[in-house]
Amino acid sequence: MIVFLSICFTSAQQCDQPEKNARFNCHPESSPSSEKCLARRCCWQPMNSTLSDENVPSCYYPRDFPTYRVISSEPTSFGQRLIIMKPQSTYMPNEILNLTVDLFYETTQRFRLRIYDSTNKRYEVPLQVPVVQTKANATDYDVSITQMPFAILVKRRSTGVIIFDSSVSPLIYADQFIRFSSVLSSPYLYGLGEHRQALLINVTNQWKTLPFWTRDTPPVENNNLYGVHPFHINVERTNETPVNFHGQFLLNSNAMDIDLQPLPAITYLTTGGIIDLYLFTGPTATDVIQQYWDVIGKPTLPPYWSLGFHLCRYDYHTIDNLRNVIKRMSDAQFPYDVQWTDIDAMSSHLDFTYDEVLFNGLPDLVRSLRSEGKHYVNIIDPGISSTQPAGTYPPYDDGLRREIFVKKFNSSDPIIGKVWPGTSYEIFTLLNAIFKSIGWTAFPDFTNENSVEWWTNIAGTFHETIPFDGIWLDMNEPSNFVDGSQQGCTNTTLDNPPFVPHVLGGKLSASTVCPSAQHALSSHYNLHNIALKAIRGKRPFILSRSSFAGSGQYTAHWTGDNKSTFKDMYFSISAILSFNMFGLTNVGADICGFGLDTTEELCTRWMQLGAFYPFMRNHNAGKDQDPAVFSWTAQQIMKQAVLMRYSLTPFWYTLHYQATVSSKTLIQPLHFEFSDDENTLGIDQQFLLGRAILVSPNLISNTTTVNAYFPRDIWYQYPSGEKVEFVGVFANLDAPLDKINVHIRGGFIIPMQIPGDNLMLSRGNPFILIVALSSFKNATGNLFWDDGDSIETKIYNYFEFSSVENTLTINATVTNYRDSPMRLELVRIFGVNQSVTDVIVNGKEHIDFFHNISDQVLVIYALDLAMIEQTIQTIRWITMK
Ligand code: MIG
Repeated sequence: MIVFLSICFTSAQQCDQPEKNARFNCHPESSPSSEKCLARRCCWQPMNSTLSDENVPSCYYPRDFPTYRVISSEPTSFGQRLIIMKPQSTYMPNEILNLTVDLFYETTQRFRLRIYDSTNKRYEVPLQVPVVQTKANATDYDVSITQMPFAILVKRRSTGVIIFDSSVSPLIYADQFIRFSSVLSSPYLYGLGEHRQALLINVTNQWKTLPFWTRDTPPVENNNLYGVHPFHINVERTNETPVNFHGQFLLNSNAMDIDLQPLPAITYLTTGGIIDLYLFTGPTATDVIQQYWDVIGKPTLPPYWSLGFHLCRYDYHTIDNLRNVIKRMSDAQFPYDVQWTDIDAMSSHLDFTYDEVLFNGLPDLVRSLRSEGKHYVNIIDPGISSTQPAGTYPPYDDGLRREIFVKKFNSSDPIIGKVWPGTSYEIFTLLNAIFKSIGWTAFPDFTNENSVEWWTNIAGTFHETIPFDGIWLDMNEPSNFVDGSQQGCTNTTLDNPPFVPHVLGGKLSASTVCPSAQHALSSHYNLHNIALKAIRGKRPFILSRSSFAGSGQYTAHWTGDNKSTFKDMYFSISAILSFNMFGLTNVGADICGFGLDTTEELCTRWMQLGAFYPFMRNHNAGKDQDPAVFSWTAQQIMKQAVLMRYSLTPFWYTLHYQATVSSKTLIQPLHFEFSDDENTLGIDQQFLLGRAILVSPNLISNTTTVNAYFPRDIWYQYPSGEKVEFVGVFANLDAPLDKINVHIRGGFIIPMQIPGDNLMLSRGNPFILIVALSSFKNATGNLFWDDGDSIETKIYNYFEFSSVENTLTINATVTNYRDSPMRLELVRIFGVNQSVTDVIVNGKEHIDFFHNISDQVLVIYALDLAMIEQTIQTIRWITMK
């Protein structure tokens, strides 16, 4: 009866939807047709094909599409529990008709919505999130429920702005397909990674489908890439200031699409799991990020040395080549901290080996690097060769014995794919032409607790051969050179789900293992997006290509196989800004570009920009691009950039510390600091380090100026200290090849250090403070300092700096790390516009100062202050009235 009625009611009037932006796609799969659409009892009405209507769905839900209604509702300690039901299935197999909805009022700013099968337990993401049993007393959000059809509306209490409203389209909840929508507060969003896109997602006039499924592929717009982060920040645009922000995170690791449309609205279409949705009410973007990280975990503190310059290359090919590079870097007196090797240094591309012929002497080379204060990182791929003679390759034999490999569907045998291992380089190049690869491999299952011991053992054994300092995890999407496995995939619904998101390759097994493969915890179908679970050691340095929400607790990240183009350099900024929001703060892109050959101009510009990436690594597969291969002039420019970075590492390190303890990003968009200034909304060619340093790189070939924006505030050029005259406007700055524009914001004190050849050698060097005065002639800053390598950060020093009324105060609030001299040598104060007659340090006259009144820079030198000897020290300057 009900079925019959709904057929009748899918009538013109139910389909009458004059606003095209309010159509919600009822046939998200490719090639919809009127027949397929009507079979779903949806409305079919193609648009007249104009270009702007390209993505407007022809097939959309009628108003009365059958969906859930509330059956019962009861208050609980955490909020409210509803039972919702719908009387009939619609078009998806195995719809779940009885669902439980839990509304958690977790904190004043955090709301959690869980919708799950009332009777059967379903797969859920094994991420440890806070467990909240009691409802927050007061909330910044207001939640209301519509009974029939079931819908949830969330408003910001203070403004009434709608931040979530699911009434716009029907909820469908099937075993392998869940879809629901919400309106957005504005068409302006940040986040939703990993995708190559401008920083600001603007759907004012655009329909967009973003697929989420970890994938090994060079970053290209619209494709699913290496990581999965279904989190976004939505700007709430009203005519009032301040501008508010809220965040939304769908904790779901299944393959999914997120559709955006100009209504504006967002739709999640996932292939499984449950609805576990968080809303964060901010109200600032910084608050949203903090609230998000409270759920997914804060970033890890990296070892100090890893803040340096890293040099890598795919295919040094022989140890002689590697030695040459190291030698020419040293001949060029080019500072660097970390040398890497890639899979070509392995024996036949086998993990935990090195090529004893081509890389004969590698262990000694590593030891000698380390004796100079440098560090070494090597690569590990997840694929473990399964074709070595029994008894010759412990990682496989031992893994087999411990049964830690991902298994075939319904079998105890490992699923076998193809990756690099098992071939020597020469054979490989030959065979590559024919087979692409011949490396049959098994894949360790990191949801199997036995794999931790397996991994620790083999990594530990290898560490005895080569004392590596960090591990580079590549190919961990996991990547597979054959789709699915050696034997293809099954014909189960896991391998052939009823809905496939718009993933590259059109199927979930494309370039990875079969979704039906079995892990200890669940199927690969559910777990694919959860990258390698990392293990803890000594303050570890791990660099992972694949990532999921929460990976920042363990690993640094790089943005994969970019290319040597100016466009790729530009996109690196939005990627790095976005990953900072995702909690993978220690992130960088391959400097100078990974694929294609770089040019001297591009590489020079990119080294300058890369000196302001949290993670700075030059890595590629094209022709040599280490700084020492370029002209003397280019080398000097690059060196300047690296030295600028090295002098700023105390500031960087403090930013890292603040990320781990108070959930601050390392770098951020201008809009997050100046959100009331609409001009900053889409700026992604400039960025801020912390809150204080503005970087405006030149990203355009053959130009000597950069068009940069200065929000209304005080800005000083670095290093000169000259004040910027034009604020609140875009201005052309001089940006010849030898210059990267860096500005310091008034109100901040930046701790710096005299740089050395690497960060280990400079650890004892004197410190410098830059005091950039605000319009009120104030400034503040801080410094965290420890040994840089211990896992526990209990022994450290912490300083608070402040400058008020011509007095800089250094307050050593924690001083239990005593192994470092920590001497303050130099203070430069920007914005001193009255003549200085005297300088008084800790009450005594100090004659070593210099005041440049035209630049308004006061330099106080030869200070030699022991920073941890006294709790409070002061530096005062007396000006002529
Ligand atoms: O199939 O290890 O993104 O950085 O140099 C390519 C070789 C495998 C991809 C990584 C890249 C690395 C390369 N790897």
